[in-house]
Amino acid sequence: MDYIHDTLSGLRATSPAQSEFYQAAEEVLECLRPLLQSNPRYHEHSIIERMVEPERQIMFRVCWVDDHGRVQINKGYRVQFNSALGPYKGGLRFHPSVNASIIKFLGFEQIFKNALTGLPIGGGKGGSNFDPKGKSDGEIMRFCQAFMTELYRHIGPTRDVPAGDIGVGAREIGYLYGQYKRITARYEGILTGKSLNWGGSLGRKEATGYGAVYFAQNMLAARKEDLRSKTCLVSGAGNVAIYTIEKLYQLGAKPITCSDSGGTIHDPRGINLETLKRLKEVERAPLTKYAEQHAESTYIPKGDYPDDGHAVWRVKADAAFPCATQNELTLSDAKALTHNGVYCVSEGANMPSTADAANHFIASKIAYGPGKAANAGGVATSQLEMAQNSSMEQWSLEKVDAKLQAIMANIHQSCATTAEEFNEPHNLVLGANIAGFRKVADAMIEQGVC
Ligand code: NDP
Ligand code: 2IT
Repeated sequence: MDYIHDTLSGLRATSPAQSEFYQAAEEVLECLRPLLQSNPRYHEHSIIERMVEPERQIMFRVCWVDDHGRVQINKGYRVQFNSALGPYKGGLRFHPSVNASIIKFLGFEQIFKNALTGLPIGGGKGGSNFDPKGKSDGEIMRFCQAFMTELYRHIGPTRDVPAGDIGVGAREIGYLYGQYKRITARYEGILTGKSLNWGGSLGRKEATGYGAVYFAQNMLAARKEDLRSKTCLVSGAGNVAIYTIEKLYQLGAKPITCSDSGGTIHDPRGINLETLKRLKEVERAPLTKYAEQHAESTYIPKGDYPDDGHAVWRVKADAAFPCATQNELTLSDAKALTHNGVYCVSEGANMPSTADAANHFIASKIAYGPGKAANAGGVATSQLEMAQNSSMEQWSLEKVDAKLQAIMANIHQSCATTAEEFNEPHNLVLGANIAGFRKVADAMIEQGVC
């Protein structure tokens, strides 16, 4: 039996029924084999057993009153995974699918992602199985207030700083912040993704999507290519997808798809960004409305493909940007993509490719940027928001964007050079996992047994 195998078996035994978490842990640990062989001190210090066990997991009841006066109950979570490099940092997800496995996989990924940014932030994640869909503004506010009424005691500007994720955007961050302030009487940077006129950073809203495109630019530049005139597939229609599409247009590419939980839009002339923003950021409407307003587009409802396939990945293109959710791109999708000529995949979402889909991209030697590297621009800009809050400054958009571009270039560089160091040039999954792990593991050893 070996160290990695034993650790993964131990994980399954002590944390049962957490498939997404095992998937994330297995990917990282399997990539570490060559590093652990050449550096026995990680084993000597039991680093990987420590790394897969969160420092702290908080689960709580969230009770709130709906518009009919009925008491509703949801589960709340905050997993404070690793603080070796800084205060816990990571988003909150509100979605009915949220459970302990999903929050742990997201928190685990966040450790290495945050390390790759080179900034002083540890890894954490939280959320609730609350479904914001169809809720009134008053219900959203009362839920957020109830959620923060428990969460406030666990967070702080140098302790744990949550942000948004699926189902949590500027509106929810506002209600969460207001309740923290009401309870504690403190006006401080305990959340990022805040509105611009009360402590938010210019460029944070755009950062994850822009960053995923900058990462693709870096991968392509290493192959003497660029995004100009490239046809691109984007999944999702939320924060990350919208600003991925915006940056693709700015760089001369043509994004022709987007999707939501109901289905996919294929617009061969290019997605109309103005319509998409209005539908999703203002009206909170389904994508069926897009098709009604753009006769040249096609709407393909979900579930049209066998073996879990997704319509968005069946369109011919040059590059793909999965920006919706975990495991939204299966092996059959991955094969369809490479068969149809896609040679660049940059993940805006967290773990959007299943393990076998990711392995297919690696084996195909296409430019493949895994989420923990490619979508790190969001959390990196969150840390820039923290820096602005603590110095009571507000930086210009140009300054924030220049820093974001430099951070994404550095992340690419560190993944690529680490991949080369371990004799797998172009395997950015291996590069990202080893580069992120090494930073956190070395800090843990230096800080002693804790
Ligand atoms: P949003 O809530 O703004 O948008 C999510 C989008 O994905 C929506 O279009 C939603 O459709 C779709 N979606 C969500 N769940 C499912 C599902 N189970 N099946 C099909 N479609 C689904 O979230 P974000 O854009 O912020 O997040 C998207 C991804 O990016 C997530 O993986 C998140 O973890 C990751 N990410 C986000 C960052 C950020 O800064 N926001 C930073 C780094 C990564 P519908 O509205 O119909 O549910
Ligand atoms: O997955 C992620 O990196 C996020 N949802 C953003 C986290 C953050 O703290 O900005």
